[in-house]
Amino acid sequence: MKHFTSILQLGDLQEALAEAAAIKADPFAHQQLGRNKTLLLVFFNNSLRTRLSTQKAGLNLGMNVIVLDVNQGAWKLETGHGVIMDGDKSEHLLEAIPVMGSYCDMIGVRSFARFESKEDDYNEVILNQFIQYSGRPVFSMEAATRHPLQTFADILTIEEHKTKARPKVVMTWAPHPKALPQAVPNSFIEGMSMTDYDFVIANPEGYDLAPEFVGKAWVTHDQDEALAGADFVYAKNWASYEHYGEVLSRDRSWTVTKEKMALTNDAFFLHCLPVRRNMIVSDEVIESPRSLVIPEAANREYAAQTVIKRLLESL
Ligand code: AN0
Ligand code: CP
Repeated sequence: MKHFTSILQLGDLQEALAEAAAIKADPFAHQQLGRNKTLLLVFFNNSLRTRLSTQKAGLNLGMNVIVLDVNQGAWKLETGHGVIMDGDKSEHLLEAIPVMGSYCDMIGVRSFARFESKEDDYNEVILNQFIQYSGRPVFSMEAATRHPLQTFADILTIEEHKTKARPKVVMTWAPHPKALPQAVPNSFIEGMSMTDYDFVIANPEGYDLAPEFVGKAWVTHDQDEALAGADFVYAKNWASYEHYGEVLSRDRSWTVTKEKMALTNDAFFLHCLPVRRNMIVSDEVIESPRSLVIPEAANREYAAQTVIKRLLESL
């Protein structure tokens, strides 16, 4: 694996899950692999889980890890080409990227959708420039359209908790005050396409995701219908794709409550975090024994470690 930007690049999912499970059982088994190798993690956006779990994954593999918060302490970066830089941006991404590449052996990048241009976001302009100009293997720590390390951890968590071969998994939109990216739901759909789970997406009208991600997945605008008999409920907010980046609804009848969970087959609750309580999910549901949000976040470490290990192996 040269770069990692989509969960599909894992190839055989069962093999990847087995590799992640082995790493989880013995996280320090490959300490020599990363010796004297430097991992650089570049954040254009905030993070708690990705920042800590990916650092930890690199350390488990014996790597040296450097973290750069682009918006805190570095020079303000221009990203547009041909711009006359007479404003507040001191440096261009086209110099910054190869410079970053010269100090490391591998780069993780977090660069969310900016919602300024659907085309730029869906072409992954920032992530692709890192791939093109850094000279290093690059992996996504959530880019504009996908969050594959999250999806990998999500599937790992479902596999650890499922009690039937083909569980019903519902990904439901839930309300949030701000416009959030589509990366997590897009990526989750890609991940579900690698499984044979019974998968359904529930979202209000106006919130259908990009057709290239939805593909043949079952989509309903009726949340209750989707939740009936569910084994796993995966909640997430996203801004409209059609009315790109807009918040069309804050309808709290879509919040995942105890009453909603009563429609399911005593489902487990999943969310990537950070989560807004009593907008996305009620206190009772997230605090219930069926909530998997903490083990799900813990699995981010092993998902990242599996991916970094594979990238190290193909250096
Ligand atoms: C981000 C998102 O929705 O993509 C990160 C989630 C992992 N969430 C927020 O910005 C709240
Ligand atoms: N789930 C996730 O990626 O969380 P952070 O934004 O805190 O990294």
